Amino acid sequence: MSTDDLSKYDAGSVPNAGDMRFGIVVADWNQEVTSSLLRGALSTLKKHGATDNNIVVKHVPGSFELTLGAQFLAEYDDLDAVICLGCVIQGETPHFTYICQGVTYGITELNLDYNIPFIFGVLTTLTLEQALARAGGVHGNKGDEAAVTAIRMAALQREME
Ligand code: DLZ
Repeated sequence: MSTDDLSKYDAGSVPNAGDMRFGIVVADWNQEVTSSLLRGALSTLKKHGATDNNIVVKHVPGSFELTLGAQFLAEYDDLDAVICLGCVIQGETPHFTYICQGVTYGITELNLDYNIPFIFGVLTTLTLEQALARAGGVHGNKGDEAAVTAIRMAALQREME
């Protein structure tokens, strides 16, 4: 993966996802951005063989709710990985910091508590422009990066079993 372009990766290093099942939880705050992240994640999963009936998408109100939404998915479905997609943009108050800390900590905890990967596909930016640049703009799409990470981590887990 590249920091200049989140959509740039060595496709040959990504395992086939044809027999993998994915959950995607997407926050509706900054929906213009998160809908692009979702499009990117879906198209990248499918590019590597995942099928529509093996991808479950659920929406939550904001990034703070991503942790619990992801836990619901892991509890109620048999998934190989859960991708969390959100976008937190800095405002005038410290709210940004608390949401970022909450979701980062929450997703980290899920990774350690469940035996499947939970992928951090959350943009944390200072401006909407920076977010759009990373949601299908000049810096690629973090949704693509999250999907590739999900496939690679699910494959790693299978390798270890
Ligand atoms: C309240 C809030 C604010 C100010 N900003 C964002 C944001 O930039 N991105 C985001 O995903 N969510 C934001 N939220 C909503 C919180 O994530 C959460 O939904 C509410 O605080 C209710 O728990």
